[in-house]
Amino acid sequence: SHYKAGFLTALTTPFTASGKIDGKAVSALVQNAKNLGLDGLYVGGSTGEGFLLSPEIRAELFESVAEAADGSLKLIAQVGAIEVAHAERNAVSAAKAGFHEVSSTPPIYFKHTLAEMKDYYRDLQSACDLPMVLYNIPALTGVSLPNQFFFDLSEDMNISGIKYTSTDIIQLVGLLDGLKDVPVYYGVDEMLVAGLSVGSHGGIGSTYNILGREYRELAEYLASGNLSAADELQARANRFIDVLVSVGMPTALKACLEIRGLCSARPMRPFHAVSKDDMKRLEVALEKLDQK
Ligand code: NGF
Repeated sequence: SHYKAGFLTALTTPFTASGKIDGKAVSALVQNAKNLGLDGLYVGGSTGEGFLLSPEIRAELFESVAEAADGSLKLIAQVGAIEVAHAERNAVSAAKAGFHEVSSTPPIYFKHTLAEMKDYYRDLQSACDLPMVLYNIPALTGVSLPNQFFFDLSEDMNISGIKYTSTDIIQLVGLLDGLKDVPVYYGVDEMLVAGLSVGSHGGIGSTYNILGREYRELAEYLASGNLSAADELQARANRFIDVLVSVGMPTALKACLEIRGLCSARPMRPFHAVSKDDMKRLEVALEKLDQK
């Protein structure tokens, strides 16, 4: 396929009323990803509320996901945390649970030098000995990694991918041009057509939990040169995503998954669960999707 990296859903983290990992809901969400024909799961990222999860709860999450996936999906764990030692513990937990790759945002809050961020990734890889997916998501981290950073690290580390979640397509073109053999996952669901058109090798996103089949179809249309069919699917997806973004991510997605019967909408503090009014808006948006 044109898209050697594949299409992965960013997984929601489902909680029980007492704030534990809801194992039954994990199974349902993983099964849902399989049913949508997706290639794998990106666990503990923004969609998974990763930065709000302690190392203990992340370890539980990774175990639960790996068990439910049962060897049939590519598993990538986002392990970034405010405390570096926690990120490293998370990476070890992912490896123990049987994840195939780890991923991390760069260290956040302080403005670190590129040299510090390189050491961060090198130490993280040494801790777990798994291939690393670098993660550029400037809208949430406030850190925009330059292309030279990706090129340098892929020379001296085992980099298995880059998750590129930015609307800067000019930078993406340069990234794809300069990389040797490292696949790029495009991460802005609203711009998947753009990301794939310039040569990204796959995609990872939150709304794949709902629209995974449509995104795969969109990619196939692009690969076969049917641009207008791809554009139509993108527009349909974006009418839905607009509602989710206006309600607020990632809780709006979690609420949609509750409506679909897959997990509880209950988020981790300090997120609030979506209001009843917003729940109704999401129900309508989901119904419209089903009408085609
Ligand atoms: O949530 C964000 C914030 N981006 C996600 C995704 O790239 C990151 C994207 O799917 C992610 O899911 C993760 O780390 O777990 C958006 O939710 C989507 O495009 C709707 O705006 O940028």
